[in-house]
Amino acid sequence: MQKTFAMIKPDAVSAGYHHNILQELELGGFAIVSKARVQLTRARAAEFYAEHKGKHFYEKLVDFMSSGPVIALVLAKEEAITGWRTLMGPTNSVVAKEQKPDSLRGKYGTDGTYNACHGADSPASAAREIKFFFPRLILDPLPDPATAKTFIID
Ligand code: IDP
Repeated sequence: MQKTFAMIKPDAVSAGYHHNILQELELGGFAIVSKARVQLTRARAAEFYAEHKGKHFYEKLVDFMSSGPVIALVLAKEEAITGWRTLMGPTNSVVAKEQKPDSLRGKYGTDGTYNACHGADSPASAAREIKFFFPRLILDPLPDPATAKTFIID
């Protein structure tokens, strides 16, 4: 079983779509290992998305991600990382509505920024993001973000 990090973003939580998303992910065969409702400060949101610093959408993204509570999740399934990204659909919800209307971003997102959910894109990202939200969660083997490229989280 692979683990991944997923998040239900503030737009979906404030609209009440987290109930639908949590139901859909369990129907999709994902097990919830950890779940937490978290209010990110602007500084924590900026840190989480530091790889995008300097891009035109960064400040708006940080404002959005600190605008209300998120639901942080550790999910487990075979091929969880790619499976979760497939369930989410394309990054831009306008594109998702056209190309993957049944995806989570197609159904619950709005546009390029307000897109309902997040998912780690690699084992290294999953390790870093799980540690970011759940620092005391013990996974076996314990992933180390500095060397996570050499780990498969399972
Ligand atoms: P991902 O969430 O599908 O992995 P990333 O490229 O890592 O996509 O972008 C992180 C987040 O930044 C997106 O989910 C979205 O909320 C926002 N974002 C990405 N690209 C744009 C853009 O071109 N305009 C506005 N917001 C963007």
